[in-house]
Amino acid sequence: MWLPCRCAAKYVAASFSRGVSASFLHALRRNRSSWNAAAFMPESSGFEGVSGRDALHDYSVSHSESFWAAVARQRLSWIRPFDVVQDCDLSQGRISWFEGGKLNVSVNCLDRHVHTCPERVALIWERDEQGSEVRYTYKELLEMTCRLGNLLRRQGVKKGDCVTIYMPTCPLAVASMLACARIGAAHNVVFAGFSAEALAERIRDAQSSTVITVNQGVRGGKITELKRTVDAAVRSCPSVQQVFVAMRTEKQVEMTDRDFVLEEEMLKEDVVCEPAPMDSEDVLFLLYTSGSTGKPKGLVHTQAGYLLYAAFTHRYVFGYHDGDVFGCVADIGWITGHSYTVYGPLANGGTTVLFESTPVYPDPGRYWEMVERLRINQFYGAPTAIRLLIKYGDQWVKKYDRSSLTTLGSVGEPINTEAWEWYNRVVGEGRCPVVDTWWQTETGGICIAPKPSEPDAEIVPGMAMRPFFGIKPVLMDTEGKVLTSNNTSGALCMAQPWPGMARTIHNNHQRFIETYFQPYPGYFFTGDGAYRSEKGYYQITGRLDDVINVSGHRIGTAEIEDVVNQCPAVAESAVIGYSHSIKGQGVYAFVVLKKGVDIQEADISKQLNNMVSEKIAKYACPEFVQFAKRLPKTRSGKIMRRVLRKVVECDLDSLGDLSTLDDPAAVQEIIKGHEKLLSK
Ligand code: 6R9
Repeated sequence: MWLPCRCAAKYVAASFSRGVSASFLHALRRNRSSWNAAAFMPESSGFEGVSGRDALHDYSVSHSESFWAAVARQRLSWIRPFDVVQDCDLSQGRISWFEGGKLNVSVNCLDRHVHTCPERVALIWERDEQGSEVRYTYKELLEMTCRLGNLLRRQGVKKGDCVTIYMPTCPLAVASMLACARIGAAHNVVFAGFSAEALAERIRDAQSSTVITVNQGVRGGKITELKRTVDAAVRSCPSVQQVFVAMRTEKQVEMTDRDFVLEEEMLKEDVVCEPAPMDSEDVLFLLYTSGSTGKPKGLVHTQAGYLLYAAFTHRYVFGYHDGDVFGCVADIGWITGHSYTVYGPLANGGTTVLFESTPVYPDPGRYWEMVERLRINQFYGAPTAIRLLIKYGDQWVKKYDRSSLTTLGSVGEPINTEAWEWYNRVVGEGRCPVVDTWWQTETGGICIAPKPSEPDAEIVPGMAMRPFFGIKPVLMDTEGKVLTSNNTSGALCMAQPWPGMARTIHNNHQRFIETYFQPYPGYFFTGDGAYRSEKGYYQITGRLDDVINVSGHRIGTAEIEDVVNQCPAVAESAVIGYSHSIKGQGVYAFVVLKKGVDIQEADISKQLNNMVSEKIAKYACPEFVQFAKRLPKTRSGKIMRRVLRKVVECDLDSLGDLSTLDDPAAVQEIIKGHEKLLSK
């Protein structure tokens, strides 16, 4: 059985506090009673007059440069120190941190821990098959990464190239990400649930010449033919020259001249791979996410700032300490998997769980059986899974020993009070703080969360509450004025840059500026609305644009409409998100058929589902398709989605201003059609 490597834990802690040790000890002596800022965060001993969490937060925003400079020096290993802490101008959408500095992200995540504690476990691969977990030490993960790095180099992948990774959450996927970082290539991880077309679109936009995948995926006891999906995708991707295929199962799959078996090729390579010295602002990865209009955006994150922010938030929001086992169950295809399964925990020398399965496989006790077996300390999951598990009853949780748990995290969408209470009371036995963490692909890491806080500070159910260090949220009214009072709601913006934020949209800096910096000049606009309570705590109220969130998966309604409109029978459509008891939001499509179409509505619904599943992913399929003769439109021809949303929410008393509506009868038809659909 694996035991946490406490010996080295001390060693790492000692090396982290090098350089501040004298002042650190002094501060410890000076401030023995109450909350000790220096013990909490060694860097803070250098911050004049700071005691207490709130003072530390104030300092982090009022002296942002000295705060981040101290943290970056302390927590990252640099090949060359940086010259400039930041050079940002939000009004121009220009963001740059730690210029002049050189480092290698894989060295920060691997080599420095191998030097101190090679046998510490880096990854616990919780395979789909329950009870068959596999552990990888830091030494093993470094060797795997080096072999992969050498292989990519031998095959011509260069600094500045972008490798697409289409794999389930598994050690070779992590090693692939780190191998890219080692040789200076960017990675583009595509969620392995995406269809061939969605994958192809992302490969093309990233201009990848190399794809890494697996022969088959295994999830919830089901096999998915991932290699076959890649084959279908690369047919329309002329840039792809080579595909590496890892063997997750025994099954042989069709291979062409362009395909290589990953494990076989890795065996030919050396276990030492020279890391490329990277500039702080070189690209680390692209990650595609949905916006309200147009195609998915390839958000770009760079080296130093991203890694620092992922590591720092991981350490402080979850109270992660050496020797802990961190269990983030998000897929690596999402930003949560990047920041809190891979980069944050590994930069901190942590042990991180790679969860390949589902919350209900082989039964609804899966998470908690895993917590017991792996002795997980921090568990980080999504509200949609919590809501699903509530339905199966408390016995599935109580069957297992959860005494190892210290912190429970939630991410991806608002967590309703019932789910929060259950998570806290049943899963955490009332012992573990529940941290509702708000952030986005764009923010790189957690921006608002109840922790860190003073030890006895309150946590309000269903609220993200407190801005993280260096984060300065503001709420805007509809005129673009900053709302200064409490007990108020507005558009959530950030008034200051922070190291983890995205730098651009790949190939489209203009869209980056227009989406995030033009709506409120001088501020970063999140697209979310928020409420600030009497006490100054933040609660996220949801998206302000046409982006919906299905089981924590972000998708633009425009993307789904795009696919629906491709159906030859469809004249036009409007897709709306509606509140769904488990998924958070479900997809509801209004569809107008072309004149003279003589196909059964049920058949068209089926066809639309197949199309969405084929072109995007299963989760984006409409739960309801309502056929209508026409859609409510303004006189200028814009579909009034606001009205459709109210109809779907059965909130007919607040349809709002209908004065711009072209033909009021259209709304009545829609209401009738909706009632009919519900009564079916
Ligand atoms: C990390 C992640 C981002 C959007 C975001 C917001 C919603 C995420 C939330 C939350 C309420 C929370 N969101 N966390 N809403 N409370 N704790 O999910 O990134 O996939 O980019 O989605 O998700 O609407 O804007 P991403």
